[in-house]
Amino acid sequence: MIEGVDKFLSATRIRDSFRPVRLHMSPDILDHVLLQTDYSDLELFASGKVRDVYNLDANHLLFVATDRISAFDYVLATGIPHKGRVLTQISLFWFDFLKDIVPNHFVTADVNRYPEAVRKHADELRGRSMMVMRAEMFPVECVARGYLSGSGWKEYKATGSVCGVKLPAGLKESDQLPEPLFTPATKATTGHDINISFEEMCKLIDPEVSRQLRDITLRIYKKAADYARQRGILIADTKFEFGMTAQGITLADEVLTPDSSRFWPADTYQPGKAQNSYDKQYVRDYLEKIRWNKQPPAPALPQEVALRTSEKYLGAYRQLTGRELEI
Ligand code: Q0T
Repeated sequence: MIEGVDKFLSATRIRDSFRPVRLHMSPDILDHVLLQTDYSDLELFASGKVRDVYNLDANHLLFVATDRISAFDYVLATGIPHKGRVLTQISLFWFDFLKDIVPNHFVTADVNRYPEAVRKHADELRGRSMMVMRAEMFPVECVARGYLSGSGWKEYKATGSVCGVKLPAGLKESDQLPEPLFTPATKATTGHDINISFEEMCKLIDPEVSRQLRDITLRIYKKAADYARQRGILIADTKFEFGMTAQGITLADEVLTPDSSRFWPADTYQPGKAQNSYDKQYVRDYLEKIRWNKQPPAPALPQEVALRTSEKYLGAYRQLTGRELEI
């Protein structure tokens, strides 16, 4: 073990607001994480840092959340037990919670209802996958921000505005904004997001549709953030993606997961500095501690860091839904 890791772990343990590592975490659990899928009988539609997406038929895709984790822009060599299922189940929870405001692309997560060709992978897919409707995606990421963090904080410090919206002077890092902001972004070829103004968005998407996307984004962010706050989680910001289907404007992609949002524990929230990440803090602290140069190849994580991070994801599911993930 890398020198100092023991000390690092015992120092972080004290600050952990969750219950201790549960006994179902048998020592070989890290051997059972899913790091990649290769369903050669299916056609890959897209693959991201965490998710693999397959073409099912003309109207449907299969989203599979693996247990991969990224930090500082790279996928690490170690998977996080249960992470893929937590992400999928959190998205499903929010799709249901928000369905009265906007239709979504979810079709089924029941592997018995998947097309015959994928059912042979049922054991691997159960809990971590969903069949969705194919949509004509809008080329803009719809970001809602309730707090000043990340690129929003950088832009505010430099210009006093975020995505063309003038803000009051004197705000501190991580401060709650007077009102949640809609801050659209486009994906650069490098994979990094570029913040744009609402006016720039209207050059890419019809202005009336742009207004609708902005209104839906802010309504669903507010409803979700109010709910999560009551359950002890601050959703500092989040990214939604929408597409057009037979139902009209449709909420797609993953929704309000720790991978698409900044989740902060409410009980330690303290504006004036960067907040700890709800889910990835042990991972980041560990990577800083070993002084990884943030160039590939990304390192592996010690088992204990992976297990404690797994507990964070399970804790996020528990805290948001009030239920235990069935594992
Ligand atoms: C999409 C058609 O695939 C993506 O990320 C891979 C990890 C992002 N992406 C999704 C689509 C969707 C959705 N969601 C959909 N319902 N229909 N395309 C396009 N890119």
